[in-house]
Amino acid sequence: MCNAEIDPKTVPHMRELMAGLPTNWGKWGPDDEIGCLNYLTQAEVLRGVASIRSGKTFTLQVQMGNPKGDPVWPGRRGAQRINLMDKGDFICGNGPQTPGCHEFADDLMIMYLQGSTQYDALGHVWYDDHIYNGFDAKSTAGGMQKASVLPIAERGVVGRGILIDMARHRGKDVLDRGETFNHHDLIDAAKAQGIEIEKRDILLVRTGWIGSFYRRDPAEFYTDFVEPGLTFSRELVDWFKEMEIPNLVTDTIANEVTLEPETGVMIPLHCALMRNLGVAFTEIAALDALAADCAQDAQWSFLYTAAPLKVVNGSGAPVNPLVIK
Ligand code: UVW
Repeated sequence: MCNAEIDPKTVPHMRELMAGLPTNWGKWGPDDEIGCLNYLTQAEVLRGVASIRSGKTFTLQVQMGNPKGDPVWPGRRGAQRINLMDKGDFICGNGPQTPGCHEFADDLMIMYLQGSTQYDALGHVWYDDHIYNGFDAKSTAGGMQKASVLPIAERGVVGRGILIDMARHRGKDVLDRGETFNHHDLIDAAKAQGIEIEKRDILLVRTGWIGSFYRRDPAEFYTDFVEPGLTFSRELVDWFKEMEIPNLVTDTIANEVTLEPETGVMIPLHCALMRNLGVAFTEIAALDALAADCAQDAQWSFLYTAAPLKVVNGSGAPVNPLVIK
C-alpha cells in the first residue's frame, strides 16, 4: 500500500492534517460512546419508516466464510468456519449418545471482527493517544473498555437511509483503484438520482468495489491495494458535521480512499469522522442488489436498520443490515 509518487518522509502526521478540525467530543456528555448515532431519535426512526413504499427487503451483509475468500483489509484473514461435528462423526461412532438419540452438526468460526460487513467501534482508530470523546487510548489495552462496539450493538441503528450510487453516476460497474470523490460529488449524484441528501440521513455509498472482489482474481484485487472512496478535505468534514450524518455505509473495506492522494496519509477520515465527530462506520456492505433495484424503481431512500453483534470490548462486530423500501 504505497503511492510511488509520494515520499513517505513528507507524509504529515495525522495531528497536522486534523489541526483545527471540528470534534463532537463532549457534545453528548463525557461518557458518550455512540457519537452521531445520538442523532437517530424516535423522530428519525419514523422518518425512515415514512420512506417505506413497497415492502421490498434487502440484506446488506456479504457472505462469511465464502470458499472464494472474504474481502478483508490486507494483513487480515477471511472468516474460517471449522466443522466440529456432523453425520460423519455419527457414522464413525464418534458422535455423542444422546437421550432419544438425536444427532446434530456443530461448527466453530474464527474471524477478524472487521473481517465481514461490520460496524467499527468508535474507538477503533485513533491518533495522539486519545480515542473518540477524548477517552485515553490506553483504555483499548486488552480489549476496549471505552467506545467499544458494544454500546452501538446495545442501541441498534434505525433511520432513513439514502443510497448514492457513485459508480453508476460515473457510468462504471466499479470505480477504479484509488478513484476519489467528495461531498460535492455525492450531492451531484443524488441530484442525478432525483433525490436530496437530508440532514441525519444514514449515508450509503456504492462504488462497486466489494462486488468486484467476487469477479476478480484475489491476487489482482490486492495488488497495489488502494481502494476507491471518499477523500479527505476540511470542507467535507464540515459537511458531515453540518449534515449530522449518523452513519456512513460503503461497499469498500475502509469507507474511504486508502491513501489521501495529496498527502499520502492513510485513512484520515477514520480520524476526522469517526474519532473526532463520532460518525459510525459500516464497511464491506453488499450494495449491488439494492442499487440495481433502486435504479429500476427510482426509489433511493428507505428504512435502514442494523444491529452489530454484542461483542464485549470489541473493536468492531459483524452485522447484517436490513433495508426496507
Ligand atoms: C482499518 O482498520 C485499516 O480499517 P477498518 O476500519 O476497515 O477496519
